[in-house]
Amino acid sequence: MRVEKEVLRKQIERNLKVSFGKELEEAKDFEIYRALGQAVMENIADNWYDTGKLYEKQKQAFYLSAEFLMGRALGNNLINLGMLKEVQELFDELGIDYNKVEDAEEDSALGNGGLGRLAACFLDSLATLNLPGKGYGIRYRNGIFNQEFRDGYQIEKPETWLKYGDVWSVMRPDDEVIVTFGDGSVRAVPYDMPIIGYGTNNINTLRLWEAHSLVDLDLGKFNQQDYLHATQQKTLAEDISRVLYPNDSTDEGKKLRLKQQYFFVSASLQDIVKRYKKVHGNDFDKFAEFTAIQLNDTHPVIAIPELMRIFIDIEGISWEKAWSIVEKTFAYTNHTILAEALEKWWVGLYEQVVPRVYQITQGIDNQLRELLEQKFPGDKARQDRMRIINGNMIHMAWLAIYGSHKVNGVAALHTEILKNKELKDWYELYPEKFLNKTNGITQRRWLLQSNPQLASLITELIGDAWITDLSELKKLEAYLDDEKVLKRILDIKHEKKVELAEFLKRTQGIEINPDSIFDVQIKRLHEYKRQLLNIFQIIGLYNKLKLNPSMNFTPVTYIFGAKAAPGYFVAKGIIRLINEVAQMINKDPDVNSKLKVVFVENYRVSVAQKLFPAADISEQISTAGKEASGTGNMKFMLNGALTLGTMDGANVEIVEEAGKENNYIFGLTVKEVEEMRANGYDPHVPYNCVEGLKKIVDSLVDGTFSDLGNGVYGTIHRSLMENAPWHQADQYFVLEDYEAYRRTQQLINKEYTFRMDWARKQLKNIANAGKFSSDRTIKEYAEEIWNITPVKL
Ligand code: Z2T
Repeated sequence: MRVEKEVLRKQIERNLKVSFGKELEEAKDFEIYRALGQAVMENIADNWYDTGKLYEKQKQAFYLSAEFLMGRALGNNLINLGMLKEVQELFDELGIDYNKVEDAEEDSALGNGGLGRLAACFLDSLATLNLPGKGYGIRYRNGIFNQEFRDGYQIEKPETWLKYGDVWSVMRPDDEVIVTFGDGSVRAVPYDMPIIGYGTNNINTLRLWEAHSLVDLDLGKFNQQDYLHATQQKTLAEDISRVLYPNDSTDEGKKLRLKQQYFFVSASLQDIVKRYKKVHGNDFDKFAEFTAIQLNDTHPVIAIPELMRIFIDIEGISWEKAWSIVEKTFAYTNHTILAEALEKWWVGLYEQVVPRVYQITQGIDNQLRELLEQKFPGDKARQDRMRIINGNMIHMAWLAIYGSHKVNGVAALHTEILKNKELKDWYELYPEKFLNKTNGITQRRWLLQSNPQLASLITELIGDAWITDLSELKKLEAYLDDEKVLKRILDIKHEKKVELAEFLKRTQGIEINPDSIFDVQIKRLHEYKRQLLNIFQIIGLYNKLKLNPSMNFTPVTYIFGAKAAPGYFVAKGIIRLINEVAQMINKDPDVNSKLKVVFVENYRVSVAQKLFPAADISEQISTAGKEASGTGNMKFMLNGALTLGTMDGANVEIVEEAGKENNYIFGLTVKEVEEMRANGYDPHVPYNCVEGLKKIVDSLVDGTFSDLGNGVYGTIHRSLMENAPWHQADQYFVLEDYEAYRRTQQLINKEYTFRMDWARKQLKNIANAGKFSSDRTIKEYAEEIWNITPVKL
């Protein structure tokens, strides 16, 4: 988009005057950020409107997701519009620090982790590929909590991104709808965010719903000075979109959560049906020809009975016809096989919250029961396993599979595990429904924006086509033996490490050495992701360095970033342990010139953009079979970090592309994990036999470290060493994989010193990251699931 610098300056000045009553010279960074954002919104308004009109006549894909982890919008929008250079030049002329203005924007953090960030990358790809697609979600007033450390423990503080409103959202009052629950109705008010494609005029939309009360105030109560109850109904309604549930992989089964799900699903479907009718009238025969709806995990799966309700109760369509449309419309993505994450609702709760939808869900369950008796006559056990309503619980994944025409996993290995284990019964019933869609990431945010230095080098070498076709990176292989290029890759990595070191000094007062190896593990805190294995290895290293300070050793900085679900006791204990080990090591002059440990506080998208480019080592060490895909692993790869990982999730495909010899793979495979489980794994074997391991494990309970009395270290110790009714000892094989992990760390420590060989491995990884663009993923969804085609403005 071409906007003259002079015009832009006038727009910013005008907006500052209108919104804040200030001249440019007086304006604060936040105010300039807002004025610039407003100018962007003015400049895209026509294209945004025209794109909406253009898509109305097309088949559209609607991505229903309880989470969208967008991060900051300003830099991304300016880049995608091709305006960043002009803005930076203008700000230079005006003496404004562009980076400070960018920093004034709060992250839009309406998600927990990978699932929500995937949704955000998908939106970027849809727009860039000119695909008619739209996101639907919830406009949480409070996104994922802000994390603070007190005594090494995580404290959660409310996140308040909407404190001063949001410049990127436009309220659309005319599209307000009413959502009705068993105990009353609320207003769903839509706010639209523009999703600006890269190098195209198309501007897609993310529509987020806010819950409001039908009545604002009970004047009677107010007049009786009962102020609390005068606004009670308003508060209760607004509670629905108040806060994001901070659980990434456990299902809480809470009433408010079900209300959130039904709220945004019902509003979105009413919106979708209204738009369909505007073009096609009451002829619903073509509904599925013009509508594809993707269910991002089970969170929006109540959409299946809700669309049935709309068709039957409101549009007067027969059950049979309604069901055949529904089946053709929906597709479902599974993001985990962790049993504790699979959503089930107690029928009593579900019936209370959505009584009519419950009746329809019963109807669907009955219909399935008949089908199962017909397909598997007499196989009572199988029929029971597959019932949607079973033992007073409603199994949302079964409802999703039954009501969808396609079901996908998020990495090749994950999809195979779904087909052969977790969803085996369903795969046998519907083999044609199942397919894999390996996740991806957008190179616009995760390379072009986060690492402009590396992006420029790549463009200089192979041109800029990679920005919209990441497979172009393969051309970089021509430079594998070009020492000048390899040297520049090393220099850029060093520069990004210096930038990160400055950031950490400024924000956390910690000094780290940019010449040390930056070994980074950033992801949600979970036992299966095995941050514990990482910190155990660090403790072992510390013990060894203490005994032998002159040991041949390349300095390493271990960097962690992770939020724990607030109710996840063990995860919070692991955070405290890492912080405690960090403190011990960082203040110990015997080791702290060689070893440092940093736990980055409040890890989030904007901080991730500084961490991925600065990493030498990407820690991807989940127990094989547990990580559905991972997407951070792809961001590291694209920025030239080498993977230290297990054969799990998308790691398998990463090393398939870049070569095992250019990464560091260790540990049990899925098959070996299964065999050990079958043969009875006893962690006492590694505990007693692996050198140094006993001392590490014991340090949890022998007074070396202190949990300050809440007993969490004892709990962690028991989870490793003792069987319990609810889990096997060391169910994530931390002790079993320890030795292989330690040896691999040792190998890295040696090989890092061969700088040219290392740089070549980096380049091998970068050159083969093409597969992991979300553009590739979205093209596959578009062609194989949604049946939508590009239409360019
Ligand atoms: C989540 O981020 C993921 C799975 C979930 O299962 C929930 C959340 Cl919030 C219900 C992650 C997976 O753990 C990760 O492996 C995957 O890469 C990501 O979703 C996107 O598919």
